[in-house]
Amino acid sequence: MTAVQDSPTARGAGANASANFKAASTASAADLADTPPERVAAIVTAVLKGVHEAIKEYDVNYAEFNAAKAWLMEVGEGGEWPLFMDVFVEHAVEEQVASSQKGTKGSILGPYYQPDQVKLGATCKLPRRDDEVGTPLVLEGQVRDIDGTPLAGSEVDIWHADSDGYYSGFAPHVPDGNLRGVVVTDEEGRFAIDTIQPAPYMIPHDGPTGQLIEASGWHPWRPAHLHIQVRAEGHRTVTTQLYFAGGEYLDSDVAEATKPELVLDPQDDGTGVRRSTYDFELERG
Ligand code: MBD
Ligand code: FE
Repeated sequence: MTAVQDSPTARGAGANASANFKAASTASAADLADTPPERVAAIVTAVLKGVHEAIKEYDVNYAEFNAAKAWLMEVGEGGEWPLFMDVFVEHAVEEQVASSQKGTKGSILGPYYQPDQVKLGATCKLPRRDDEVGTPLVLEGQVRDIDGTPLAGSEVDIWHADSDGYYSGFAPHVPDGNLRGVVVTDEEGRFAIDTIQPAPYMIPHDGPTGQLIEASGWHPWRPAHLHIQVRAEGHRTVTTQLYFAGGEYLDSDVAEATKPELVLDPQDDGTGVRRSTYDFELERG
């Protein structure tokens, strides 16, 4: 790892992820004002039943109850609810919603999306530091309707970690907008993005989520991944992630967000650049 002045902290990343989520339109509880009380009660009862059953099954005592209470408070105070929810819960929601959808497989959004990034032409270089470290990687492909029609002018919004596993906006030493951009497809719906190979991502271990992972004896890693959200007018937005064949943690993602359809196998083009093709298919809606 490169030496950094301001070391990234779980608390810092958590504060930014929390602020980000609150600013997003998806975060409003008012949107659910029409949910019938029966549905609220049924879901909350099911969740609590799971908690009550675990207490019985494992003969949970007061020391453990109080530790859990203190831990929950720390998750809130450290701003780690976005991280915890996206690592341990979001994949189940994504799979549930996706079961009725066609087109390119989705995956979880995660806590590190930032809207309104720089717009780039179809063939582009993702913004990066002059001295950005990492193996060159080019991702090219086409955005189409599921009927095969190319979708010109669609947006391939891409963001990923650097070769140390850090995301811009969530690590103080990485400049804003680094390795983020909104790529606009050409008249044939095509794009070619020049970037670098990201590293696997480690859940920060200096916060409560990392402490829980350690106390459980699990590993804190996500395999290396590109986050991509594809938007096209008149089509359902696809939020997904692309992974790398042979990469570490591909079969043991702590966030359980990998799918076999989402694994790239980039090949060296003979100049030290790894290239991969991936096409996106969106359904109308
Ligand atoms: C990530 O980079 C991520 O993609 C998810 C889902 C959770 C934590 C960090
Ligand atoms: Fe990520």
